[in-house]
Amino acid sequence: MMLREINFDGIVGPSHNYAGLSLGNIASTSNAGSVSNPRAAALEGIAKMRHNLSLGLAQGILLPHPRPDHGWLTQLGTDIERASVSLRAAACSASAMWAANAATVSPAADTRDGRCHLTVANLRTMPHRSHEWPATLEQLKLAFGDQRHFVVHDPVPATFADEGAANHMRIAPAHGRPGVEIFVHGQRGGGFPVRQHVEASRAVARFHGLDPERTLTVAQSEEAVAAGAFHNDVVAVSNENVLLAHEQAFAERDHFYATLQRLVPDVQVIEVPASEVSLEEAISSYLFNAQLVTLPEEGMGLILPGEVREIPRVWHWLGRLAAGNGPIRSLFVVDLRQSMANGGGPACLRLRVVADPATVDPRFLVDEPRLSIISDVINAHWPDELAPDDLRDPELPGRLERARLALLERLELKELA
Ligand code: SUG
Repeated sequence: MMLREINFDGIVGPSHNYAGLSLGNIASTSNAGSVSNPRAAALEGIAKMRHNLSLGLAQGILLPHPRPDHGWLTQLGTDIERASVSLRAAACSASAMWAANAATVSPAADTRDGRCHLTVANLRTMPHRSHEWPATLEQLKLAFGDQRHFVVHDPVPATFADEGAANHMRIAPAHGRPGVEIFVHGQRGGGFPVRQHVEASRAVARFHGLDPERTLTVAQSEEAVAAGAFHNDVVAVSNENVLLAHEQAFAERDHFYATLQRLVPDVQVIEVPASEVSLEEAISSYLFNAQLVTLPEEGMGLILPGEVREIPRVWHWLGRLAAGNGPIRSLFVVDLRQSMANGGGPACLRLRVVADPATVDPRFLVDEPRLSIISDVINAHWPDELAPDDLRDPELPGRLERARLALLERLELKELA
């Protein structure tokens, strides 16, 4: 077994648009009504994957979902022609691109049966995301269908909201060794909804057969949610024995860090003080929504969105971090403007799975030639622009469906059609 961390990125679907559907996600609400560029959005995602491949990282994909979601509209007693503006937008959302919300993943080293467990997220807080899980589940069951190595679980009942890996972190001495899994939930969010329910986190931990002694549930601070940290991955990120977090990310931070220190004595907590980077600066730059990765050569690197350069205090802090003696030595900046305008940075776009690539369905893995195939399809079929009114265009559904079908055909994944 050659275990590796594989990042599965959601390919941005052809219906990517700015309908302002996510209350509590400041980018989404403040860009409501803007014109989107689905083709540019998807190509930015491909460029990030190319970049990460060039660093020697393993890369996978998850596919866009069928949009509009006719089945969901039928369940609501309507269809795309007759649906209200908000239901039509929810049925057309490309939000499945944010693969960090697809599922929670526990590597084999942490689970009772020694297999990698994945639980698809129910995403029930936001209507436009609540209908993602069946199409996600279908893909996870294909990609991770080898039951000697993987177990794919149905979602937690919708009574308890679950947003997947965006609220889950793991601290471990090294890949392949048992880690401590940290489930982060919301309690209060000021005027904003909290997305993750603690009971959903506990259920996922039970499904995965985690050791209760090495499983922590931690609450987000109310200030963080109220400032726009609708998911924990907007204010914290972990990799191996490193936790990088904003000072105000967690409700009971001292107790959390002390417990972590006891369980993983060589944990390194890198905290960004509020006096140096405010919550508002962290959220508008998405500094913490970086991919924190172990580089094959040496040390760790952060894959950051271009917006971190726009806030001098953030860029300055990062510069000092990389110049210091800590584990994070390299900064890589990628342009994800289109996804960022809906509140999704580098980490939102990927689902981390520790697995031997040979045990994953190869159609969900990519190298340079496969990325070229995908970008050819995007160039040929993804709309250049979408304005909110375009969602009413009777020609649009057919165009979106043909675009997705063209991609599935080229990737030999027509069973998802
Ligand atoms: O759920 N945005 C997503 C962004 C998800 C980011 N993911 C992580 N933090 N892991 C959300 O709020 C906006 C869609 C719209 O407004 O049309 C949206 O759904």
